[in-house]
Amino acid sequence: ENVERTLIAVKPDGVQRRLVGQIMQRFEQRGFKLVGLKMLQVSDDLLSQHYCELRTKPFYPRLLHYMTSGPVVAMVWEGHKVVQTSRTMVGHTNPAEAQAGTVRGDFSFHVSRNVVHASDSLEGAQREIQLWFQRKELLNWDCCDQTITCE
Ligand code: DAT
Ligand code: MG
Repeated sequence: ENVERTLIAVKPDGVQRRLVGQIMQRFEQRGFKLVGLKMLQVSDDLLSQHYCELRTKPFYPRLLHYMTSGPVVAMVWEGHKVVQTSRTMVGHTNPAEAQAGTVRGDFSFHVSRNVVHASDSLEGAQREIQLWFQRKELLNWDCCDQTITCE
């Protein structure tokens, strides 16, 4: 019950600063399950759909420029309450207000370069995963621990 999926994306600054491994490690060590992963140059079209709620904001043009300034690493993580838990792990939108121990609180200091994206609700996660990933790019797998057979 409550097994959810969420979209996490390491933004161009995170990729350029070689933070992908450290960010993925946090989700793995928390125990979440990676079910989708790809590196991509995001298109304006994808971004305008992804950030459709922000299109009237003054910072929107700069946000699009930042998000298309280099490749992004997109991932889908699965687990119990992963949407809310990953928001907590990622920290406040504005890194200046993000707590130490969060990704943004540990790796960034300004809202214009906040390293990572995380879906903010179950509905948002479902919408974003559909937008970023094809169905066949999401893989179901079982843990080897559960499939060991003793002869
Ligand atoms: P979040 O990424 O925490 O879900 P959001 O959805 O409100 O935050 O905004 C999306 C991104 O837009 C955010 O990660 C960074 C940018 N952004 C938000 N508010 C901003 C602001 N006041 N100035 C500059 N960029 C901002
Ligand atoms: Mg958001």
